[in-house]
Amino acid sequence: MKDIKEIALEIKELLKECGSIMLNADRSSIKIDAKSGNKNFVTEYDKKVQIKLKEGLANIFEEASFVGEEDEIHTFTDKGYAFIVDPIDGTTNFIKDYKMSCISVGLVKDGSPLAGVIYNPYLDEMYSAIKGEGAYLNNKMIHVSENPIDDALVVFGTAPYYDDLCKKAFEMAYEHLKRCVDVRRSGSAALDLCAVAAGRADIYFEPLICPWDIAAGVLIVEEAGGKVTTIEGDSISLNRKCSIYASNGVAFL
Ligand code: LIP
Repeated sequence: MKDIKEIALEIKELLKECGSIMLNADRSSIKIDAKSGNKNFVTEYDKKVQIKLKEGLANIFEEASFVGEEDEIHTFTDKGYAFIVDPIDGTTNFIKDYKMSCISVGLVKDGSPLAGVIYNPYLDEMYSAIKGEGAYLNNKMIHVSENPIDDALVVFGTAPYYDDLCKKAFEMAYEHLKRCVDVRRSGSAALDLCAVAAGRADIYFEPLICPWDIAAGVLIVEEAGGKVTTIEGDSISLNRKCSIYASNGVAFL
């Protein structure tokens, strides 16, 4: 097998190319399709980036299978290597040119995170982690904060297409707001996880999230010294939707 450091380096180069696709999008006529559920969108650029990622990742590490958000069918496996990919995390932000979107590539082995790379092209920020080797932002090591809940910035997510969970997410946000410094809702789970890993935020939660949103970010937070579980405190699974609660390991309600 190719050295994991070499694989991560080549993924970074590929994500930079994909970031250019996002930054150079022809915004005069972005084709947008609706997916299942309320306000759940996919653009031609999500699809373009995913196609480029699938081809590029196969050239980088052909032994790994590929699971992409925009696939018609998602086939997860707990055996062997797999790339779990969100071609544009923060699609609604991308549509609005809100400049808070990223590309997320997680590499798992037998269902457990082995490497993660997340690229924010708007800030030219490349987050990465390899299991057991720390977490990095633009090749500089990062670490979670040591802030307690009273000094915490809390970021959270929800999806307009999970009506029942939106209320729960905002109720949880309000409960945190009564204890922490402030709350934020970015629209990108992967960037929320990167914020916790870099110490820019201290807690991130979301009542229901997909594996491709978090496959890279979970490892980046853990390698930065943070803690990631479901909201209920169980282990995160990367082969089905689940809730998520990521923190610096110090701040909690
Ligand atoms: C997004 C997530 C975000 C969630 C949004 C959406 P997408 O992923 O990253 O945390 O709150 O509703 O699901 O769909 O932009 O790739």
